[in-house]
Amino acid sequence: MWAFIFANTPVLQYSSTPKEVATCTGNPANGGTDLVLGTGFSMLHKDLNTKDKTVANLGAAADQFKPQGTVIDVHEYGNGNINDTFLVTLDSKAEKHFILQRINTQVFRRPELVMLNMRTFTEHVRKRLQSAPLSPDRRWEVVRVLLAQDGQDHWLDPAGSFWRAISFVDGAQSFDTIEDMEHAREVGYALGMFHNLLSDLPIERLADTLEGFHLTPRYLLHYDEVLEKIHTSTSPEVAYGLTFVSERRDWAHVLENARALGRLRLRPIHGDPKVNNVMIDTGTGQAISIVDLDTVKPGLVHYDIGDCLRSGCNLLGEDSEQWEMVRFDPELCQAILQGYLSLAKDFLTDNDYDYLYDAIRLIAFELGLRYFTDYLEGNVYFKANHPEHNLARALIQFKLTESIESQETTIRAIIEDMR
Ligand code: GN1
Ligand code: MG
Repeated sequence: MWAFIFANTPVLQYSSTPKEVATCTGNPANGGTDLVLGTGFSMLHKDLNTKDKTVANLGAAADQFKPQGTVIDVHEYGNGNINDTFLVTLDSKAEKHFILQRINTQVFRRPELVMLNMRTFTEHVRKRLQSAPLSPDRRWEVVRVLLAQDGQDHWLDPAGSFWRAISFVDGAQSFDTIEDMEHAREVGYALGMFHNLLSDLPIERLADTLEGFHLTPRYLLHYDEVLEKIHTSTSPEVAYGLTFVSERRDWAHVLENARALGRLRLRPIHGDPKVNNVMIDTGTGQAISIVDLDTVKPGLVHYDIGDCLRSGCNLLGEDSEQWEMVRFDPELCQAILQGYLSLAKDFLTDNDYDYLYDAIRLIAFELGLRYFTDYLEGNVYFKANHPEHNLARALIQFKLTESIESQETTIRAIIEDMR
């Protein structure tokens, strides 16, 4: 039996300070692990999102996947918006940490397909890297899925939660926002590497694990349904959001129309290549991995490019309190695209370039729309720390979209220069 699938990852944000959630103390009497809840643990998300954050089976889950040694600590980790992520520490020298995750099965309805895609992805990439190794001055890592005691790539706890574990990328960190121009190029490079490594994987090999993901017209349909159902008091912020969306709804079909016309075609995509999913080697400053592979599936590379740029070119970040100050930085855009195109130039077509500006604008708008809808619907999809959290996040993405729109000529010129 194989110990690991040479596979993937999830929602790791190594830059954030882990909040203490639970400390595990091994209990040899029952062969398991006792959990002592730490002070940082809160049921906030449950209240807001109807997401059950009870960690009753956390210790048992960690024990399921530990490659060796004893589990000595489990902390909530990173700031993913969908799954619950934990860093597990072992009293073992060989592999001191791994990442444990409880998949949100309200979002990922068929988590076994998510795991299957990860396996397809990692097997393909491993073969590619074997047959065409990278230059010796670059390293590229693909995280491994750790198997549960029964040899499966996941474990269902007695309450029915879906757990899985991923190897920890040592000697690397990620950042929520771009640090400097070199970092920007490396973030672009990571996405270019990802697309490049998958450019010869037929999309039929990947399942559609999240139907409608990044289909802006579908998000608009859902938004309309929510608006019909709810009665919201129209605060100035909500009024701004409503107008913002209605002024852009016709254009929001731009990428899907291009796809329907055959101008753009589906390829394997990452789905969530935001800045903090790119792992940076702490020694060299180079990108060495892109994590969070849950949304690897067929899509338009434009979703990824737009997502990477809306994340990378917003220096105030996705959770800024100064939403009115949010701005899209064209110099960072240039650096990210340079890094990306250093590996992706060969497979982008003229049509692909033609839609890059729209992709950048659209994915910022789309994320704003998704947050805004979720706020109106009562925070049912994205985790939220307070009832207005998703509204605040939406306003940030809308401001970013406005900033992109006001710099259209500059951004288009940057893209033209790189063709
Ligand atoms: C969600 O959970 P996380 O942070 O990896 C979301 C992405 C958004 C992102 C915004 C499956 O990703 O689409 O861009 O939040 N993932 C899903 O931070 O909806
Ligand atoms: Mg993600």
